[in-house]
Formats: sequence, structure tokens, C-alpha cells
Amino acid sequence: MPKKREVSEYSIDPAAQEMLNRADKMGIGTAFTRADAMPPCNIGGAGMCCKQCGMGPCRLAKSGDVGVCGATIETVQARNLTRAIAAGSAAHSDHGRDMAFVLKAVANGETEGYEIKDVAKLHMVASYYDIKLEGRTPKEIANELADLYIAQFGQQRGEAVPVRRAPKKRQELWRKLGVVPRGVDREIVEALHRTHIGDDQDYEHILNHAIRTSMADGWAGSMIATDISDILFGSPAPLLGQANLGVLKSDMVNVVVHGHEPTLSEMIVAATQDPEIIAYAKAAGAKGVQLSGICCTANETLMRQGIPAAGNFLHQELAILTGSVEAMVVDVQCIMQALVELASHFHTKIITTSSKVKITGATHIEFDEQHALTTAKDILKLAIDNYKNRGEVQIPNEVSDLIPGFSHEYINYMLGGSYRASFRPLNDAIMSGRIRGVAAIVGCNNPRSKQDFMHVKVVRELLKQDVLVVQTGCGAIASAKLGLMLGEAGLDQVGPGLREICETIGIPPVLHMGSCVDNTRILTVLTQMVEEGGLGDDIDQIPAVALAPEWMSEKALAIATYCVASGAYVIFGGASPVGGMPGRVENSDKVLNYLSEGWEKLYGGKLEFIADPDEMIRKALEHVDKKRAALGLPEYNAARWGKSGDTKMLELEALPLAERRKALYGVAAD
Ligand code: BF8
Repeated sequence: MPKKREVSEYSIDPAAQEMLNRADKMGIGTAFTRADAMPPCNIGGAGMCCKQCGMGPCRLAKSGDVGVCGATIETVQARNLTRAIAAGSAAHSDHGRDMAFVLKAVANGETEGYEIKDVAKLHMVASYYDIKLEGRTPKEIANELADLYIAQFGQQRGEAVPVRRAPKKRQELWRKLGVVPRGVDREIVEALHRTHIGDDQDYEHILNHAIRTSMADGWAGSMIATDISDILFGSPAPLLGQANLGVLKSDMVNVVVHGHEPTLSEMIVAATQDPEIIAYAKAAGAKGVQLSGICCTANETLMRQGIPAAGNFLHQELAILTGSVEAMVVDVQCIMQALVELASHFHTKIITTSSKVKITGATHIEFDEQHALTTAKDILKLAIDNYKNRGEVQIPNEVSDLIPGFSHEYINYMLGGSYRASFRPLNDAIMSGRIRGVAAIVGCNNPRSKQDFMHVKVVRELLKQDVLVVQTGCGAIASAKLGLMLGEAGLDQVGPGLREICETIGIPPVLHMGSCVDNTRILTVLTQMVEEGGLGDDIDQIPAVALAPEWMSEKALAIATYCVASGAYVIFGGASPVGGMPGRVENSDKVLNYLSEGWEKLYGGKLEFIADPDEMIRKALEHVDKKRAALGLPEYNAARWGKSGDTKMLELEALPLAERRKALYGVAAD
């Protein structure tokens, strides 16, 4: 019998625990209870099951086992992983493609409600590609950029253009290794072709193409998505936001937007501010419409508009369990099919909006850029009409403030202001050792582990060790819920050197950088750090590490792989999808080792799966220190810091008045 965990084992978040207790009392299942009831298949989980043709499925569970076609364990694992990376890259990149089409439509005046909000970003992106700016309107420039970006998906030969934004040395390495993506669609199609029965059978060769496919995501599809989101909706800058289920309101119509593409959510944000909609909500007996987000849609609207985040991936069911959600409006990715059945216990309407996603039993209202604002208003009216159907409501009190919105442009600005915007202060802080290194802590929740536990543990420990943390995706929301993204709340929890830097610049020690496609912002930051000088001439030399402690999606695997290709050490928590059965089945860890040692020899980056958070932290710090030593930087020593800046003032302020005067002016009180 599978073991059912206690509610306290499901999540560290009190709001989640409260809702899971409610679910238990009502006899309603969630992803947590389904995970308990569904132990993972140990052969498939190790990447040793091949379902690629009708001669199988072949389960290679003993030393020497091969498939009906003769495929070895390492070939099967490499194929399975490459397919997952292709699917993840497809999801991110198709999002990027849709954004490019919207940009084109905006440039041609064919949309309703959208405009080019960030002309400076449009100019900057266009200038990467030598698009002429002088004497042209934003729409003319956007038209040419949209054409260039749309062409990146179907391009057959040459190089995807965003690759030129990487450090020069890295570009040369990619060219030498033959992994520069030609076009997004071509690499994804080739990944599917190569992994078909009877095709590529050398695991290293297959995995080489996994790298190229992921590059089409990180250095093309996702980068395009982020660029265009900023151009259309504005580059994020810090603002005050809130996170957790306490953002839902008992006296307002609650609409939760969930998924990924900001084209939908931004228009719903605009529609909630429409006087007609506010009046409609009041006529229905509500105080107004409270909009909140789940998953990466939450990140998109939080960092640009300050729309509160109801939660991360595992909060999607919990929001409905409050009984207070009139409508959950979804587009693409990370949407659980279980939502419809769950919603049937309440009055909540699940509304699908993408031409790519329908869920049996959900209401489908298709959204397109030509009628965006009208459709957004129709959706909101449907939610408002549903307000009268509410039953018993139980909204947890938990809510935390946070400051999101640290785009790479803003980080550049905040380090030196408009007077001398530059990454120099960050590089200097790393070189002096005040900042030991940088960690990007990203990725999902996974109901097989305790929600948010690994994220928060790793963040807290690295902060104590003077590691600056940047976050995206559901990991960012985990820290937000715990109050780690608010400057003054976080600073008593960080090491002395990092604290000095945060106080000087006026930033929280954990920087929210956006959604999962925005991991490309981290690539940009790393590139700018290289270009600033002092930390080597390529990304793999920077004392930096990337972690996804609670990963679950194929997109996470795609991100991990393009980060490795870019030179990063990537640590995933939980189990490897190609972990094999080392010690029990010969050669079943060949692929696992290749992702680490093999890729490190080629790219200077590597991917490892480490289940124990303490070991994850130890390896992350070991890596950062190794990179510091290789650069000839001083060994990290926390004792050197913490006695400068505000610390002295605080000590002085704590003295009795007479002693303070003496310390300040050398004279005692009159
Ligand atoms: O793209 S972190 S659970 S929401 S996959 Fe999904 Fe994972 Fe969350 Fe955003 Ni990213």
C-alpha cells in the first residue's frame, strides 16, 4: 500500500497546510494525495523504458538488457532526455513565437488594447541586430524586429541571431562544437527525428543535439519572449507586491490568471481597471474585482503591474479550495487537468483561452490579439456573474509583501544610477569577496517533495554564506511567500558582506527576475558581468551556480541544458530522469555521468542531480570557491566584513547620548 503523508509533510507553507486540511475534510484529492497514491515507476523513472516504437515498450531493467531493436540503456536514456528537452524548448519557444506575432500585429495596428510601452527597450533590442533606428517610428522598427524574430523559428541555415549576444569566447566554443542553433523549429524537429526508432544511436552524439535544441530555447525562443514582453508591456522595475493565498478577497470577485503568456494576463489587468467592469462588479454586490496570479503568469503580472501572486505551481488547486475564486483563467503550460474536477466541488469556473489548450469540462473562450480587450472584459463579466454562486469561503490569512521587478536593465541601473549604470559594483563586490558568488535558484514545485522546503532552505543557507540570490519561476514565489524578497525583512538573515552590498545599493538579498522564460535575463546578466571585466572572459569562469531544487517540468530540463551549454554548474534536486540504477544495473549511469563530467569537459558547465539539500548547498559553495580560486580572487572570509557602512552608525546610535557625542565629536556632553 502506498504511504499517505501527513499534511505537514506536504508543504512548509501554513496557507497550503490549511487548504490541504480543508481538502482532507471535504474528501477532495490534490496533487499531493495523488502523488502518494501513484508511486513512480522505477524503470521509467530511471530513464530505462523505451516507448519509441510498437515493438516495445522495452523495459531495460537488468545488466546487459537491450531493446527489441538492440538499443542499449544509454541510448534509450539519451533519447528520452533529448525528447524531454525538445518538448520543454518547444513550449518556451512557441510562447516566444506567439509574442513575435503579437508584436507584428501591434506594429501593423491590427490589435485591440496593446501598444509599444517600452520604446527604449525596442531600440536596444533592435540595435543588437543593426536594425536602423534613425528617422523611424517605433512601429516601423517593431515591424522589422518582428519579421526578424518570426524568421528565427523557421530559419533553416545559419545561426539564430540572439546567439550574437553571448560572450565572444562562448560563441566561438559553440561554433567549434557545432551546437549553435540554426532555427528553433529545425532543432526541435531534428531532436524528434534523431530519437525515432533506428536513428541516432550514439548517446554522446544524441546529447550533443540535446544541447543544440536547448540553445534554440535559451538563446532564441525564450530570449525572444522576454524581449517582446518588455517591449510591449514595459521592462520590469521594482515595485511593491504581495504573495500567497491571503491576497484573495472575501468581499470581491476573485479572478485568478494562471499559465504563462502575458498577452492574456496583461489585457485582463487592463480590463479590471475599466469603469464599466468596476460598476458591473459593484452591481453584483462585490466591492470590485481582485485579480491575482498563479505560476509564471503571476510572475509576469506581479513584476510589471504589482498584481498579487496567489501562489506557485502547487497553489493552483489550493486557490480553488478556498471557495472564493469565481474564475480561474488559464492559457498554456503547467495547468493541471485536475482543476476541472476540483472546481466542480465549488462554484469556480475554469476558463481556457488558448487555441492550443482545451480541458474537458472547462469553459473555452478563445483569446486573440485582434479582440483582446473585448474578450478580457467578457471573461471578467462571466466571473462577476458567478459571484452570487459562492458557497462557504475559507481564505487563509497568510500574505507576504515583496519587491519584484529586477530586470537585467534595472540591475544595471541600480548598481550605478543613470550617472554611471554599470555592472562594475557587482563585479567589484565579487572580486573583493563581499559577495562570495551568485546563485540562480529557479524552477518548479514538485508534490513528491515538501512544497517550498528545498527552495527556501537552499536560499537561506546561501544567503548566510554571502551568496547573492536571483530567482525566477515558482522558486521566486516560494521565497516571496516566506518574506525573503523584502529588503529590511531579509537583511538580518544574510552574511555580513552581502548585507553591506544590499544596504549600499538598497536592494533585497534575493532578486526576483521574473518568469521561467526570463531565465534568459540571467544569461544576459552573466554576459554583462563577463563584458565588465575582472571575472574572466567567459561565463564558466564566474563564481556562479544555478539550482532547481524542486524541478518537475520538461521546460526545467531545457533550461538546465542551455545553462550548462552557457557554462553554468546546474544542480537539480529530486531524482534524475536518467538516473539509471547504479550498482544494480551495469552502465545505467553512463548518461548521468556524461551530463556531469562529459559536458563539463566540453562546456565548463555541468548538470547534476542531488537529492539532499545540505549536499546541494555544499557542492554549490565548493563550486563558487573553486571558481574564485581559478580567477585568483581572495579566499572567501566572512570575518572581513560587517563593520562598515550602516553597522557603525547603528552601533553609535545604540550608545547613551554623552558617549555618542564623544564618539562623534570627541567631546562629552556640555
Ligand atoms: O515555467 S517553474 S512549475 S510555472 S515550469 Fe511551471 Fe515549473 Fe512553475 Fe512557469 Ni517554470
